[in-house]
Formats: sequence, structure tokens, C-alpha cells
Amino acid sequence: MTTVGFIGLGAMGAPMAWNLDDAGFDLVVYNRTTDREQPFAEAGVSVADSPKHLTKRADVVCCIVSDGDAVAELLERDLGVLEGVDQDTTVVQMSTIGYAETMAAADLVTEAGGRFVDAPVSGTVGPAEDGTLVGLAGGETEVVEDVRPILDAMCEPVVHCGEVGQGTNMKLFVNLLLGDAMAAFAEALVFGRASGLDVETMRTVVSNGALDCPLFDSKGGTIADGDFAPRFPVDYQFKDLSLALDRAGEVGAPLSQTAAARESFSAARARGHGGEDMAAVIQPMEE
Ligand code: NA7
Repeated sequence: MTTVGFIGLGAMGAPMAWNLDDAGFDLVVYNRTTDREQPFAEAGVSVADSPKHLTKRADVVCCIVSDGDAVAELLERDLGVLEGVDQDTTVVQMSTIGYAETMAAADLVTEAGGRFVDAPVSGTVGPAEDGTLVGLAGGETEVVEDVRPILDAMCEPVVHCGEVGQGTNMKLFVNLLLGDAMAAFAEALVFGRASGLDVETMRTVVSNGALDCPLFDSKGGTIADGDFAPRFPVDYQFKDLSLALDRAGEVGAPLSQTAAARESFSAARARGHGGEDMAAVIQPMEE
């Protein structure tokens, strides 16, 4: 039986790990803050005391942590993943990090003798719980196919985007579109409210035309209710727009809308809304 190591039991990682457990994989988990391991230990899931020990036990190591610095630390720290990697290890990096960070992580894993797939996911906590995240995999076909049953337990569908790094590029593409659309929707709502329209009526109009989409429906509801509990926080959307702009500079793609959207999320962070849902990008626009 395949043993899956899972690192990072945050808002996304915990439900993803539960889905691996439900799918019947032999699971071993690790989280930097041990409190988050507790529910898994209580359910009889193995808990490793370091990324190294998790990696030594696992055939496939999945990680989903905050950002590129966290991934680099996980790999390179004392008792980190790299100390446990051998020729039988495949690392599946699922955090949303930059392209250069992805390639650096891939180099470290392959130099240590292991195989590497980047497989960030599109979708927030609801799809993570339902196992319906969109998995965006980058890697050699044989390696992606080997880990596909593991990804299938967390994602539906799993899309093979190309070689290593293309999962990351696809994730930056989709979150760029997400951030730009969210900022544009917020701005339109600000205009409408300032003009005397109410959000519910605007939602109805949007949902009955060519602009109908789940994002506007759910975030329109968030804004109408004024409930900004995070499904996907402003801080992470700001990170992802920044990563997309970095990558755009490298490949020569002009992203003027994205640059403006990033500044809208930056304003929300500056006003203390970084931990709130991405829909809180509207807050500074109305203050
Ligand atoms: P959360 O809920 O903010 O969780 C972040 C996780 O990352 C959590 O397990 C953290 O451990 C872990 N983390 C952060 N920094 C480190 C370092 N340096 N070393 C080890 N572990 C670390 O994020 P989400 O689950 O919502 O999202 C995760 C990714 O998916 C992110 O890239 C999003 O953009 C998409 P902690 O519990 O704080 O010790």
C-alpha cells in the first residue's frame, strides 16, 4: 500500500489530509504547530515528529504550506524533507508559490535523488472538504500518473498542465484572473452603492446576464451580508497577484489590470483586512 506523508494541516491542508485518510491511504502527517496534528492523532493517523521522519516513512510526500519561504524551510531545515528523500520518494508540492521557487524546490528534490511534481490546487475550503479542488499538476507524465490516485482523493479533476513548473504557472494564471475579477466586481459594487443601488438587486442583474458566475454570486453574498470570515484571505490573494506580476516580468507579459488589482488588495491589507476574505478588498474602497 502507498504511504502518503502530508505536511501542512492549515485551512486547506487539514480537509485534504482527511480526504486521503477517507480514501484509505496509509497516512502520516506533520504540522509545525502540533495542535493541528491532534485531531489526526486522536483518529489514529500516524504523526511524524519532523519532516525528515515523515519523508523516510512515506512513498509520496504532499505539502501545502503558506508560501515559498515556508516550502524552502520545510525542505532545507535541520530534520527537513531533504534529509529523508531517497530514490523512492516523490514530493508533490501543492502550496501556491512562485515559478522560480517551484523550480528551486524541484532542483533540490531531484538533486537529493527524488522525483518532483508541482500540484497547486484551485478552489477554497469548501472544495477542499468535498474533494473537488481542481488539481493543477506539472511534471513528467509517468510521475504525474503515478501520483494521480493520490491527487484524485483530493481533487476533481486533476489537470496535467505540462512539465514541472506548469502547474504553478496555471495556478498563477487562474488566481490572477480571480483577483482581477474580484477587484473589478468590488469596484462596480462601490459605484452601484454610491449611486443608490442595493447589492442584492445588482447580484440579481449580474446573475441573469452574460456575467453570471459563481464568484460574483458567492462574493456578492459575502459583501451583502458584511461577513468577511475568510474562505480565501486577502493576504493570500495579494501574495498570488504579486507572484503573477513577478512571473509576468520574467516572461514579458504586460499586466496593467493585475498591477491595479494588486494595489487594491494591498490597500485592504494596509487597513487591517489581510486576514479577512478576499471580498474585503471592497472595504478600503468604501471607507
Ligand atoms: P493556512 O491555513 O494559513 O495554513 C498555513 C500552513 O502552512 C500551516 O500548516 C502552517 O503551519 C504552515 N506553515 C507556514 N509556515 C511554515 C513554515 N515555515 N514551516 C512549516 N510549516 C509552515 O493556509 P491554507 O491552508 O489556507 O493555504 C495553504 C496554501 O494553499 C497557500 O499557499 C495558499 O495560497 C494556498 P502552522 O500551523 O502555522 O505551524
